[in-house]
Amino acid sequence: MRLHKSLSGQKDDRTPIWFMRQAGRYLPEYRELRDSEPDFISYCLNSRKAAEATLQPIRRYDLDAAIIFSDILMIPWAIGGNVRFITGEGPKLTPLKTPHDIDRLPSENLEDKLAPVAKALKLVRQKLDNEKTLIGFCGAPWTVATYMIEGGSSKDFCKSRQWLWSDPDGLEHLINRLVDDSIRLLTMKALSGADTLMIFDSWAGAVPSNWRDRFVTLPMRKITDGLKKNGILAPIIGFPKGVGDYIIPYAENAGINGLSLDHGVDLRWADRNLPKHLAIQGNLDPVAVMAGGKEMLMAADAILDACSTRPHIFNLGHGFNPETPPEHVTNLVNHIRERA
Ligand code: 1CP
Repeated sequence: MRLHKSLSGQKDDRTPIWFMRQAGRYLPEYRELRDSEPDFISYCLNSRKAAEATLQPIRRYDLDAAIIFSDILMIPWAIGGNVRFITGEGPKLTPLKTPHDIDRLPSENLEDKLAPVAKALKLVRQKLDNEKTLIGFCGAPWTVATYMIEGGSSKDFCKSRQWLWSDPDGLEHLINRLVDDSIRLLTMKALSGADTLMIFDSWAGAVPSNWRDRFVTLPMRKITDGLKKNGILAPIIGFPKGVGDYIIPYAENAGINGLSLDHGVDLRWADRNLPKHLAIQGNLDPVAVMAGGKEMLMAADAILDACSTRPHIFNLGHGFNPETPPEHVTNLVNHIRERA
């Protein structure tokens, strides 16, 4: 598997490619399938449709990795966090009032409630070429906690940061529960056919810098250690979005095999400063693909040049925007493959 070669620290002759949000609203075949289910959660829990959505971008672009169609908010949903997805508004949850409210959301049935995701993984594995990677994922505890605290998406994460400053031990209690639930979910995903695991800390950049060891890296390390303790040896990719030069201590201490970088990071700087064996994933601005054309291809070249002597997985700095024309993605993939 090409991704495993990179994640084990080796440079491949051709850079493997996949994209964050490679399945989703920008694909007409996705929209058609999605419209056949009443809501997003029931779509994620329909194993056959989730498997199909996972495979759609692989068929279209022959990418090197599939990522299981699901969501980071399936843990809050499974523990009774009352998650709804409202088109045009994003996710809505009943907000926690205190960090200890998490104790009222028991997780004994986590594996049962999310069994359809395990089944979807098995269906994908049956149909996916053996050379292609299947990625299982979850959200990092801080990022998932922000949705539970704020009751949905947020611009400034004010309530989450208020909890962090006023009751760090309480926040740590909530984070530790999400660490345990994440280990269980990722263990189930690995045992169901995910050969690589990715942990999305999309809102790590909202954690004030002096708290990042405690609320970004430590929970991540607990998850990577917990997985190893469970006998899960799948390589792990971390995505601490928006933390700037904090990626250096994160890379050293989080227990990861691959580091996914957002488009704010200068890859030449990252290449100079990160351990040589560590696979970098990223980091094209998704809006460059929305725009398409010459600038997109030049930006892709700059990324490949910056990573020409280290293990690298081509990807975006964040997920595709729903307005991205699929033909721009085709042009991008062809360009990267022609360079090799
Ligand atoms: O209407 C729709 O079809 C819903 C749009 C959508 C999709 C396609 C949502 C709602 N989730 C997903 C799938 C999804 N989510 C995947 C699998 C698809 C793929 O990547 O190909 C993955 C890996 C995620 C992960 C996810 N969900 C993250 C982490 C990565 C990231 O993009 O930062 C986050 C933060 C979410 C939360 C989420 N899910 C959906 C929405 C609208 C949101 C809120 C985003 C926000 O707060 O800005």
